[in-house]
Amino acid sequence: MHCALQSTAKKVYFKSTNFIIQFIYTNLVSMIEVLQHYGFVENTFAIEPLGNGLINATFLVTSNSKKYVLQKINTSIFTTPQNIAYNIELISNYLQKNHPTYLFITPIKTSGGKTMLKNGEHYFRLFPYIENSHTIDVVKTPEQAYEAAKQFAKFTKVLAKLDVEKVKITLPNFHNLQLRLQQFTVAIKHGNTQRIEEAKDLITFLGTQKSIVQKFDKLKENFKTRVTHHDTKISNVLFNSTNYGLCVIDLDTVMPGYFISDVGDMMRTYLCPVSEDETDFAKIEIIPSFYEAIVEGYLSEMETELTKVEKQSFLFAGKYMVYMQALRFLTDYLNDDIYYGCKYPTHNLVRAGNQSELLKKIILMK
Ligand code: GN1
Ligand code: MG
Repeated sequence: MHCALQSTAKKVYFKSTNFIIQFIYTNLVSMIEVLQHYGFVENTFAIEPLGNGLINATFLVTSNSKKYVLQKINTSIFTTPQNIAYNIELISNYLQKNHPTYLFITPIKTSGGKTMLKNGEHYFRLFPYIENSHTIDVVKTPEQAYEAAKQFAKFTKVLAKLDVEKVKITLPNFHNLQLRLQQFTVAIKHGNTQRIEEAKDLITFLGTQKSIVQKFDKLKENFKTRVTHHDTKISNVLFNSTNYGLCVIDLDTVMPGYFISDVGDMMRTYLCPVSEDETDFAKIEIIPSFYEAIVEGYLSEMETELTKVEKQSFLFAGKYMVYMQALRFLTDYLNDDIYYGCKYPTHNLVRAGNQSELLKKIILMK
Protein backbone atom coordinates (compact mmCIF):
# COMPACT_ATOMS: atom_id res chain seq x y z
CA MET A 1 0.00 0.00 0.00
CA HIS A 2 1.35 3.42 -0.83
CA CYS A 3 0.41 6.43 1.16
CA ALA A 4 1.91 9.89 1.07
CA LEU A 5 1.50 11.87 4.25
CA GLN A 6 2.40 15.38 5.07
CA SER A 7 3.30 16.39 8.60
CA THR A 8 1.99 19.69 9.86
CA ALA A 9 5.50 20.63 10.94
CA LYS A 10 7.51 19.54 7.93
CA LYS A 11 6.95 17.85 4.64
CA VAL A 12 7.80 14.18 4.73
CA TYR A 13 6.50 11.41 2.48
CA PHE A 14 6.47 7.72 3.16
CA LYS A 15 4.83 4.45 2.22
CA SER A 16 3.46 1.79 4.49
CA THR A 17 0.80 -0.05 6.44
CA ASN A 18 -1.34 1.67 9.06
CA PHE A 19 0.83 0.38 11.87
CA ILE A 20 3.96 1.91 10.46
CA ILE A 21 2.14 5.11 9.60
CA GLN A 22 1.12 5.43 13.24
CA PHE A 23 4.68 4.69 14.30
CA ILE A 24 6.10 7.30 11.99
CA TYR A 25 3.63 9.92 13.17
CA THR A 26 4.66 9.43 16.77
CA ASN A 27 8.34 9.50 15.86
CA LEU A 28 8.20 11.98 13.02
CA VAL A 29 9.47 15.07 14.79
CA SER A 30 12.22 13.04 16.38
CA MET A 31 13.33 11.61 13.01
CA ILE A 32 13.31 15.00 11.36
CA GLU A 33 15.43 16.42 14.19
CA VAL A 34 17.80 13.49 13.91
CA LEU A 35 18.29 13.95 10.17
CA GLN A 36 19.17 17.57 10.72
CA HIS A 37 22.12 16.41 12.82
CA TYR A 38 23.40 14.75 9.65
CA GLY A 39 23.10 17.93 7.67
CA PHE A 40 19.77 17.19 5.94
CA VAL A 41 17.76 20.27 5.12
CA GLU A 42 14.10 20.18 6.06
CA ASN A 43 11.57 19.59 3.28
CA THR A 44 14.15 17.90 1.10
CA PHE A 45 13.88 14.28 2.14
CA ALA A 46 11.41 11.42 2.05
CA ILE A 47 11.12 8.66 4.64
CA GLU A 48 9.61 5.21 4.16
CA PRO A 49 9.73 2.00 6.19
CA LEU A 50 12.33 -0.57 5.20
CA GLY A 51 12.65 -4.31 5.86
CA ASN A 52 10.90 -6.69 8.24
CA GLY A 53 12.96 -6.45 11.43
CA LEU A 54 11.01 -7.36 14.56
CA ILE A 55 12.94 -5.24 17.05
CA ASN A 56 14.42 -1.99 15.70
CA ALA A 57 12.56 0.45 13.44
CA THR A 58 14.25 0.91 10.05
CA PHE A 59 13.56 3.53 7.36
CA LEU A 60 14.76 4.39 3.91
CA VAL A 61 15.58 8.08 3.61
CA THR A 62 15.85 9.63 0.14
CA SER A 63 17.32 13.06 -0.37
CA ASN A 64 18.45 14.57 -3.67
CA SER A 65 18.17 11.07 -5.22
CA LYS A 66 20.64 9.68 -2.67
CA LYS A 67 19.45 6.93 -0.36
CA TYR A 68 20.23 6.28 3.30
CA VAL A 69 19.05 3.87 5.98
CA LEU A 70 17.90 5.40 9.26
CA GLN A 71 17.46 3.12 12.22
CA LYS A 72 15.98 3.73 15.64
CA ILE A 73 17.33 1.28 18.20
CA ASN A 74 14.83 -0.44 20.46
CA THR A 75 16.35 0.44 23.81
CA SER A 76 13.90 -1.61 25.84
CA ILE A 77 15.77 -4.58 24.34
CA PHE A 78 19.22 -3.15 23.59
CA THR A 79 19.63 -1.42 26.93
CA THR A 80 23.28 -0.53 26.32
CA PRO A 81 23.32 0.88 22.76
CA GLN A 82 26.76 2.38 23.51
CA ASN A 83 28.12 -1.19 23.39
CA ILE A 84 26.76 -1.58 19.86
CA ALA A 85 28.43 1.66 18.74
CA TYR A 86 31.65 0.61 20.48
CA ASN A 87 31.74 -2.78 18.72
CA ILE A 88 31.03 -1.31 15.30
CA GLU A 89 33.84 1.19 15.68
CA LEU A 90 36.25 -1.43 17.00
CA ILE A 91 35.48 -3.79 14.12
CA SER A 92 35.48 -1.07 11.51
CA ASN A 93 38.91 0.19 12.60
CA TYR A 94 40.26 -3.35 12.67
CA LEU A 95 38.95 -4.13 9.19
CA GLN A 96 40.19 -0.88 7.68
CA LYS A 97 43.65 -1.76 8.89
CA ASN A 98 43.70 -5.49 8.23
CA HIS A 99 41.12 -6.19 5.50
CA PRO A 100 40.63 -2.87 3.72
CA THR A 101 38.68 -4.38 0.80
CA TYR A 102 36.08 -6.07 3.02
CA LEU A 103 32.70 -4.35 2.64
CA PHE A 104 31.68 -3.33 6.16
CA ILE A 105 28.88 -0.82 6.30
CA THR A 106 29.72 1.74 8.95
CA PRO A 107 27.31 4.37 10.21
CA ILE A 108 27.59 7.89 8.79
CA LYS A 109 28.89 10.38 11.35
CA THR A 110 26.75 13.25 12.58
CA SER A 111 27.97 16.83 12.08
CA GLY A 112 29.35 16.43 15.62
CA GLY A 113 31.34 13.33 14.60
CA LYS A 114 29.19 10.68 16.34
CA THR A 115 28.32 7.26 14.87
CA MET A 116 25.22 6.98 17.06
CA LEU A 117 22.93 9.85 17.95
CA LYS A 118 20.94 10.23 21.16
CA ASN A 119 17.88 12.35 20.60
CA GLY A 120 15.76 12.66 23.74
CA GLU A 121 15.47 9.11 25.01
CA HIS A 122 16.06 7.56 21.61
CA TYR A 123 19.16 6.33 19.82
CA PHE A 124 19.51 6.53 16.05
CA ARG A 125 22.02 5.59 13.35
CA LEU A 126 22.24 6.52 9.70
CA PHE A 127 23.86 4.19 7.17
CA PRO A 128 24.68 4.67 3.52
CA TYR A 129 22.33 2.67 1.28
CA ILE A 130 24.29 0.26 -0.91
CA GLU A 131 23.15 0.95 -4.47
CA ASN A 132 22.11 -1.99 -6.67
CA SER A 133 21.82 -4.26 -3.66
CA HIS A 134 18.80 -6.20 -2.50
CA THR A 135 17.73 -8.53 0.29
CA ILE A 136 15.52 -11.62 0.12
CA ASP A 137 13.03 -12.98 2.66
CA VAL A 138 13.07 -16.64 1.73
CA VAL A 139 15.60 -18.85 -0.02
CA LYS A 140 14.58 -20.03 -3.47
CA THR A 141 17.84 -21.54 -4.75
CA PRO A 142 20.85 -23.36 -3.24
CA GLU A 143 23.06 -20.61 -4.66
CA GLN A 144 21.36 -18.06 -2.41
CA ALA A 145 21.88 -20.27 0.66
CA TYR A 146 25.53 -20.80 -0.31
CA GLU A 147 26.19 -17.11 -0.83
CA ALA A 148 24.55 -16.10 2.45
CA ALA A 149 26.35 -18.78 4.47
CA LYS A 150 29.62 -17.74 2.87
CA GLN A 151 29.06 -14.08 3.74
CA PHE A 152 28.46 -14.78 7.44
CA ALA A 153 31.41 -17.19 7.54
CA LYS A 154 33.62 -14.59 5.88
CA PHE A 155 32.58 -12.04 8.49
CA THR A 156 33.75 -14.29 11.34
CA LYS A 157 36.85 -15.31 9.37
CA VAL A 158 38.12 -11.79 8.70
CA LEU A 159 37.75 -11.09 12.43
CA ALA A 160 39.44 -14.32 13.54
CA LYS A 161 42.55 -12.48 14.73
CA LEU A 162 40.72 -9.64 16.47
CA ASP A 163 40.88 -10.23 20.22
CA VAL A 164 37.35 -11.45 20.93
CA GLU A 165 37.67 -10.26 24.55
CA LYS A 166 37.61 -6.69 23.27
CA VAL A 167 34.17 -7.14 21.73
CA LYS A 168 31.39 -6.16 24.12
CA ILE A 169 28.21 -8.06 24.92
CA THR A 170 25.30 -6.14 23.43
CA LEU A 171 22.57 -8.51 24.67
CA PRO A 172 23.52 -10.57 27.71
CA ASN A 173 22.39 -14.22 27.53
CA PHE A 174 20.97 -13.69 24.06
CA HIS A 175 21.48 -17.28 22.91
CA ASN A 176 21.49 -18.91 26.33
CA LEU A 177 19.22 -21.87 25.62
CA GLN A 178 19.02 -22.87 29.28
CA LEU A 179 17.69 -19.42 30.11
CA ARG A 180 15.22 -19.46 27.18
CA LEU A 181 13.87 -22.74 28.52
CA GLN A 182 13.57 -21.26 32.02
CA GLN A 183 11.70 -18.24 30.66
CA PHE A 184 9.36 -20.64 28.84
CA THR A 185 8.82 -22.62 32.05
CA VAL A 186 7.86 -19.43 33.90
CA ALA A 187 5.51 -18.39 31.08
CA ILE A 188 3.64 -21.72 31.08
CA LYS A 189 3.03 -21.23 34.82
CA HIS A 190 2.33 -17.51 35.06
CA GLY A 191 1.42 -16.48 31.52
CA ASN A 192 -1.98 -15.66 30.01
CA THR A 193 -4.18 -18.64 31.02
CA GLN A 194 -6.33 -18.54 27.93
CA ARG A 195 -3.27 -18.56 25.70
CA ILE A 196 -1.69 -21.39 27.72
CA GLU A 197 -4.81 -23.47 27.06
CA GLU A 198 -4.78 -22.56 23.38
CA ALA A 199 -1.10 -23.52 23.04
CA LYS A 200 -1.22 -26.73 25.06
CA ASP A 201 -0.14 -29.09 22.25
CA LEU A 202 2.82 -26.91 21.38
CA ILE A 203 3.77 -26.59 25.05
CA THR A 204 3.77 -30.37 25.31
CA PHE A 205 5.87 -30.79 22.18
CA LEU A 206 8.48 -28.24 23.21
CA GLY A 207 8.63 -29.85 26.67
CA THR A 208 9.63 -33.15 25.04
CA GLN A 209 12.69 -31.56 23.40
CA LYS A 210 14.61 -30.56 26.53
CA SER A 211 17.42 -32.98 25.69
CA ILE A 212 18.60 -30.39 23.13
CA VAL A 213 19.56 -28.15 26.07
CA GLN A 214 21.51 -30.91 27.78
CA LYS A 215 23.29 -31.81 24.55
CA PHE A 216 24.23 -28.16 24.04
CA ASP A 217 25.63 -27.89 27.55
CA LYS A 218 27.87 -30.89 26.86
CA LEU A 219 28.97 -29.82 23.38
CA LYS A 220 29.73 -26.20 24.20
CA GLU A 221 32.90 -27.20 26.05
CA ASN A 222 34.31 -27.95 22.59
CA PHE A 223 33.10 -24.78 20.95
CA LYS A 224 35.42 -21.84 20.46
CA THR A 225 34.30 -18.30 21.24
CA ARG A 226 34.57 -16.08 18.16
CA VAL A 227 33.06 -12.85 16.86
CA THR A 228 29.62 -14.08 15.89
CA HIS A 229 26.76 -12.29 14.12
CA HIS A 230 23.88 -13.94 16.05
CA ASP A 231 21.14 -13.05 13.55
CA THR A 232 22.09 -14.72 10.29
CA LYS A 233 18.63 -14.83 8.81
CA ILE A 234 18.53 -14.60 5.05
CA SER A 235 17.26 -11.01 5.06
CA ASN A 236 20.46 -9.90 6.79
CA VAL A 237 22.59 -10.44 3.68
CA LEU A 238 22.89 -7.94 0.86
CA PHE A 239 22.98 -9.49 -2.62
CA ASN A 240 24.15 -7.74 -5.77
CA SER A 241 22.20 -7.62 -9.03
CA THR A 242 23.70 -10.93 -10.19
CA ASN A 243 22.76 -12.56 -6.86
CA TYR A 244 26.23 -12.78 -5.37
CA GLY A 245 26.50 -11.99 -1.67
CA LEU A 246 27.90 -8.53 -1.00
CA CYS A 247 28.04 -8.23 2.77
CA VAL A 248 26.15 -8.84 6.00
CA ILE A 249 23.97 -6.25 7.73
CA ASP A 250 22.11 -5.82 11.05
CA LEU A 251 25.18 -5.84 13.28
CA ASP A 252 23.63 -5.03 16.67
CA THR A 253 23.96 -8.58 17.93
CA VAL A 254 27.57 -8.97 16.81
CA MET A 255 29.35 -10.12 19.95
CA PRO A 256 31.39 -13.04 21.28
CA GLY A 257 29.58 -16.32 20.68
CA TYR A 258 29.60 -19.81 19.21
CA PHE A 259 29.46 -20.77 15.55
CA ILE A 260 26.27 -22.76 16.14
CA SER A 261 24.36 -19.54 16.70
CA ASP A 262 25.18 -18.45 13.17
CA VAL A 263 24.98 -21.79 11.40
CA GLY A 264 21.84 -22.65 13.38
CA ASP A 265 20.04 -19.48 12.33
CA MET A 266 20.99 -20.25 8.73
CA MET A 267 19.35 -23.67 9.10
CA ARG A 268 16.36 -21.96 10.61
CA THR A 269 15.88 -19.59 7.72
CA TYR A 270 17.53 -21.13 4.62
CA LEU A 271 16.56 -24.81 4.81
CA CYS A 272 12.96 -24.29 3.94
CA PRO A 273 11.34 -22.29 1.12
CA VAL A 274 8.86 -20.54 3.43
CA SER A 275 9.49 -18.13 6.31
CA GLU A 276 8.76 -18.25 10.04
CA ASP A 277 5.54 -16.31 9.27
CA GLU A 278 4.06 -19.02 7.03
CA THR A 279 0.66 -20.14 8.34
CA ASP A 280 0.31 -23.18 6.07
CA PHE A 281 2.58 -25.64 7.83
CA ALA A 282 2.19 -28.16 4.99
CA LYS A 283 4.59 -25.93 3.09
CA ILE A 284 7.34 -26.43 5.67
CA GLU A 285 9.81 -28.82 4.14
CA ILE A 286 13.54 -29.21 4.13
CA ILE A 287 15.31 -28.96 0.81
CA PRO A 288 18.43 -31.17 1.03
CA SER A 289 20.33 -29.10 -1.54
CA PHE A 290 19.78 -26.00 0.65
CA TYR A 291 21.33 -27.85 3.59
CA GLU A 292 24.36 -28.84 1.52
CA ALA A 293 24.68 -25.26 0.30
CA ILE A 294 24.75 -23.92 3.88
CA VAL A 295 27.48 -26.36 4.88
CA GLU A 296 29.55 -25.75 1.73
CA GLY A 297 29.09 -21.98 1.86
CA TYR A 298 30.08 -21.79 5.53
CA LEU A 299 33.04 -24.14 5.15
CA SER A 300 34.28 -22.29 2.06
CA GLU A 301 35.49 -19.63 4.51
CA MET A 302 35.57 -21.29 7.93
CA GLU A 303 36.87 -24.82 7.25
CA THR A 304 40.34 -24.09 8.58
CA GLU A 305 38.99 -22.31 11.67
CA LEU A 306 36.49 -24.87 12.98
CA THR A 307 37.37 -27.63 15.42
CA LYS A 308 36.48 -31.25 14.66
CA VAL A 309 33.53 -31.23 17.05
CA GLU A 310 32.28 -27.99 15.53
CA LYS A 311 32.41 -29.51 12.04
CA GLN A 312 30.35 -32.44 13.31
CA SER A 313 27.73 -30.16 14.88
CA PHE A 314 26.11 -28.50 11.86
CA LEU A 315 22.84 -30.39 12.13
CA PHE A 316 22.75 -29.92 15.88
CA ALA A 317 23.18 -26.18 15.31
CA GLY A 318 19.89 -26.22 13.41
CA LYS A 319 18.07 -28.05 16.21
CA TYR A 320 19.51 -25.70 18.82
CA MET A 321 18.48 -22.48 17.07
CA VAL A 322 15.10 -23.65 15.82
CA TYR A 323 14.23 -24.98 19.28
CA MET A 324 15.34 -21.72 20.87
CA GLN A 325 13.29 -19.64 18.44
CA ALA A 326 10.17 -21.81 18.94
CA LEU A 327 10.58 -21.38 22.73
CA ARG A 328 11.08 -17.62 22.35
CA PHE A 329 8.03 -17.11 20.13
CA LEU A 330 5.79 -19.23 22.33
CA THR A 331 7.08 -17.60 25.53
CA ASP A 332 6.29 -14.20 24.06
CA TYR A 333 2.80 -15.35 23.03
CA LEU A 334 2.09 -16.59 26.57
CA ASN A 335 3.40 -13.27 27.94
CA ASP A 336 0.99 -11.30 25.73
CA ASP A 337 3.51 -10.33 23.00
CA ILE A 338 5.75 -8.04 24.98
CA TYR A 339 8.88 -8.67 22.92
CA TYR A 340 8.31 -9.34 19.23
CA GLY A 341 6.46 -7.05 16.89
CA CYS A 342 3.23 -8.82 15.86
CA LYS A 343 0.86 -8.10 12.98
CA TYR A 344 -2.14 -10.02 14.37
CA PRO A 345 -3.08 -11.51 17.78
CA THR A 346 -1.96 -15.09 17.15
CA HIS A 347 1.15 -14.14 15.18
CA ASN A 348 3.60 -15.41 17.81
CA LEU A 349 1.58 -18.61 18.23
CA VAL A 350 1.75 -19.22 14.49
CA ARG A 351 5.49 -18.52 14.45
CA ALA A 352 6.03 -20.92 17.37
CA GLY A 353 3.97 -23.60 15.57
CA ASN A 354 5.87 -22.97 12.36
CA GLN A 355 9.27 -23.31 14.08
CA SER A 356 8.13 -26.45 15.93
CA GLU A 357 7.15 -27.98 12.60
CA LEU A 358 10.56 -27.09 11.20
CA LEU A 359 12.22 -28.60 14.27
CA LYS A 360 10.31 -31.87 13.72
CA LYS A 361 11.63 -31.95 10.15
CA ILE A 362 15.23 -31.25 11.22
CA ILE A 363 15.04 -33.99 13.85
CA LEU A 364 14.22 -36.44 11.03
CA MET A 365 17.33 -35.43 9.06
CA LYS A 366 20.28 -37.79 9.08
C1 GN1 B 1 14.65 -10.58 15.89
O1 GN1 B 1 14.63 -7.75 14.75
P1 GN1 B 1 15.20 -8.84 13.94
O2 GN1 B 1 14.16 -9.33 12.97
O3 GN1 B 1 16.49 -8.49 13.32
C2 GN1 B 1 15.47 -11.22 17.01
C3 GN1 B 1 16.19 -12.46 16.49
C4 GN1 B 1 15.17 -13.44 15.94
C5 GN1 B 1 14.33 -12.75 14.87
C6 GN1 B 1 13.22 -13.64 14.39
C7 GN1 B 1 17.43 -8.87 19.19
O4 GN1 B 1 15.51 -10.10 14.90
O5 GN1 B 1 16.87 -13.08 17.55
O6 GN1 B 1 15.82 -14.52 15.38
O7 GN1 B 1 13.74 -11.53 15.38
N1 GN1 B 1 16.43 -10.24 17.51
C8 GN1 B 1 16.48 -9.92 18.82
O8 GN1 B 1 12.72 -13.14 13.19
O9 GN1 B 1 15.78 -10.49 19.66
MG1 MG C 1 18.43 -8.51 14.02
